[in-house]
Amino acid sequence: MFADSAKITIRSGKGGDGHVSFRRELYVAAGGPDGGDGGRGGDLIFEVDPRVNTLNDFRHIRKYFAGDGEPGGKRRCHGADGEDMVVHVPEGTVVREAETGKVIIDMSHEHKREVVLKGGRGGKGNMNYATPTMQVPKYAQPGKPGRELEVILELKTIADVGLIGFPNVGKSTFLSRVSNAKPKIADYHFTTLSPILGVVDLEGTDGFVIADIPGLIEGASEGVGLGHEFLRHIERTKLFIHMVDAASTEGRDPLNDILIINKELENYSPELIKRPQVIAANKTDVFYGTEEDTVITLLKEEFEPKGIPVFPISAVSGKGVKELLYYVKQQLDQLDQEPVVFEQEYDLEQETFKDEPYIVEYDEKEGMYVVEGPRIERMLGYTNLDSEKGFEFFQKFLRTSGIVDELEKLGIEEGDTVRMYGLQFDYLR
Ligand SMILES: Nc1nc2c(ncn2[C@@H]2O[C@H](COP(=O)(O)OP(=O)(O)O)[C@@H](O)[C@H]2O)c(=O)[nH]1
Ligand SMILES: [Mg+2]
Repeated sequence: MFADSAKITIRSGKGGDGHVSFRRELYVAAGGPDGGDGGRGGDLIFEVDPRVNTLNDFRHIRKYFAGDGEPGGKRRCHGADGEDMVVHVPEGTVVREAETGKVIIDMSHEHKREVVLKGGRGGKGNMNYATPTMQVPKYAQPGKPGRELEVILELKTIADVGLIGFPNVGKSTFLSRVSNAKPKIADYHFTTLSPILGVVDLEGTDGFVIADIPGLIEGASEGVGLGHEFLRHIERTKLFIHMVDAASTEGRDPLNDILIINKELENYSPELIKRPQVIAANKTDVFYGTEEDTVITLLKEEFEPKGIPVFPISAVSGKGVKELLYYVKQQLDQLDQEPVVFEQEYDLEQETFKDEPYIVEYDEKEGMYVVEGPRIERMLGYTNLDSEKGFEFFQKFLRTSGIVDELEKLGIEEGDTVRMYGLQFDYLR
């Protein structure tokens, strides 16, 4: 069975630690500090790859880790950067945080290559800490940790039209007639959970793409059968061709069938039922006498007042098919051309620092205030304090996290020194 959802673990690389070392020269008692910086941890990147059509591989390989940065070395030697990890996904893959189910990124349209987890910054070697007051720095900054996250990948196909309806109404027959797709007719065994796509080449137009959504039956939205697996693929389609066996070749009631499928759509997502529909009343070639008039009239009376037109067709003979396709194309052209893109709901930056402990204390030996802990370390790792924005973010963090309040409680005064790992600040109100 092919897969179009998978749970994987992704991780960006840890930054290499800064190095502590001192220049040794003949006849020089103690040379200056010359420990080099650690390398940057590799980024975890998602990239759309047109050669990848399913999420199959992610069922087998579940861990995607970028490389760690190498530590710095003696003689100002810079550690090598960690290798980036590029995760190749099909277009239309939605990446969610596994625990909350919130969307991190939708790899479609303009999102072709995205850094999802940034690698940790390399720590600064002690060569950076030679200041007039601290001539022989024994301190080097640790590399910043990478980030690990469990994510769920979901493929949501990109197509203009979703072809829906009960099994055996003629969807595959229709798709093979109107498009380049070669679906299996009358085959109940799904070999793929991705819908079959067909490009409709309609004379005088730029055509459109139809996705066959098989497996819809009563209860599909609650997981009966495999219909639920396919329902997610219609979320990006803009219009539905709702096909029905108008001739009741299997003894089903066409009107009732349409209502059942619509109920399933609504149960799955109330948004779906608001999308435009067109009814394709199929298999009209097997009608005889006035049967056709009766059934088609019944369907029209029921649905056309609701703005849902009914097209009598035969997927086998081709009768009525052109009219249906031109109508669909015209509707698509009038619809909002904005693609359906899933918005980001999970803010990696915000979620990173939540709930991580830190300490704020006065260190007698060092004669300064010290703020430390994984939360602080991570924050410093992700923030570029050399940039104005980064520095603003950092200051805001100190305030909103309550660190400033705690320092004041400890009696900090203007001009006192605060150390956070390798960084020292003068406290200014
Ligand atoms: N008489 C007639 N049979 C059809 C028509 N369209 C499909 N069928 C038959 O209905 C059965 C199911 O068709 P299929 O395309 O596999 O339906 P799907 O399950 O909706 O994809 C097959 O035996 C088809 O040959 C049609 O327009 N007229
Ligand atoms: Mg089929």
